[in-house]
Amino acid sequence: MKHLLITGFDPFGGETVNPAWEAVSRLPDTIGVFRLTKLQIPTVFGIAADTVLAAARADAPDVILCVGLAAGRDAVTPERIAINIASAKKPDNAGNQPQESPILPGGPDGIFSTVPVSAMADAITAAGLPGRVSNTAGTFVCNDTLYRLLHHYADTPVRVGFVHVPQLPQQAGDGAPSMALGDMIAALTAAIGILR
Ligand code: PCA
Repeated sequence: MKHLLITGFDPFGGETVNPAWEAVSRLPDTIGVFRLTKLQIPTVFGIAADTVLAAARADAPDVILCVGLAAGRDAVTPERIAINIASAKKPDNAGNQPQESPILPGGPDGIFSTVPVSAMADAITAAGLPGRVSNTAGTFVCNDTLYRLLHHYADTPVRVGFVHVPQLPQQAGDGAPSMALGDMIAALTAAIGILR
């Protein structure tokens, strides 16, 4: 089987759960052609990507897929691109709050994801769940992690992707969009199911 390293971030911003890790940790151990290694990573600029890279060195994955929370989203959203900027409205879990800083000085402005984001979004909608390609992963730790991993694995066979999930119903305030944990798990399973 091929190997998928899939990560979910720890809770951040005063929350007690991160639906990304709640969903990732409950995925089956095999999906399609992949066996899964699941890893929780810290919501800390730079350290999150370093944690993924350390795990990848230990057990060479074919594909790395990181999953994070994007409050306010109403769909499970594969990210098309990471951009070379870190700018945080709130501190990360280590108190870092970069403002308008390049992630890697001199690096490319943007790096496209190397997984098939449209096909993943289509697989989610085909499963009857809300899925859509996103064209921005923000400027916080999720974008930082995707950018660093895409940069590291550029011109290698290792493919790197990122999926943002909505808040859980119990996290979302009045009228804010949310998704049940079971639906997130089903959406991620559908998206992974089309990877080869
Ligand atoms: N979401 C944040 C960081 C960790 C997470 O789950 C983000 O979108 O940057």
